[in-house]
Amino acid sequence: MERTLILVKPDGVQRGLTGEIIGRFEQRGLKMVGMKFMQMSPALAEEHYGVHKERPFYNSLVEYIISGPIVAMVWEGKDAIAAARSTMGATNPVAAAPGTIRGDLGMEIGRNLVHGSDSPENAVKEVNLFFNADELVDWARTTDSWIRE
Ligand code: D4T
Repeated sequence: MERTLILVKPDGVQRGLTGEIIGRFEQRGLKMVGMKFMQMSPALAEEHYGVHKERPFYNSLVEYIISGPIVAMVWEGKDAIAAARSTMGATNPVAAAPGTIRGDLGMEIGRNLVHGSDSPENAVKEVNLFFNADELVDWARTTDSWIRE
């Protein structure tokens, strides 16, 4: 089982797309194990996006992610990271396939609505950055056998 950190970014919250975005992951068959509504501090944003520190878009990326509330979530499932990223679509919404969150709802890379961990190592790091262990729920979903063989 993998876990992945998903964020509904400030544009998703401001545009009233939180429910729509959560629904995409839920309908896909991923299982939610944690969720919180919060506003990221500059320190948290700098830690989360530290890997991009030298990139030209770093400052605007940090400004954007702290500009309003977000919804942070942990979703669980076999291959959860890849499944979540294919549900999100390509980083640039203009290039994202129709049917994906970004391809259906977005127009610009700097307003791409959603974040998802990109590797098992980063997923563990990011989940621990946003959640304490006691904020994650282990639960059995009665529909699991209808989603997985
Ligand atoms: P996140 O991390 O938000 O899930 O996005 P991705 O994993 O799909 O993409 P990324 O790490 O390459 O980029 C992180 C973040 O930076 C923004 N960005 C990226 C930007 O504003 N301009 C750019 O040119 C790039 C490459 C979008 C996502």
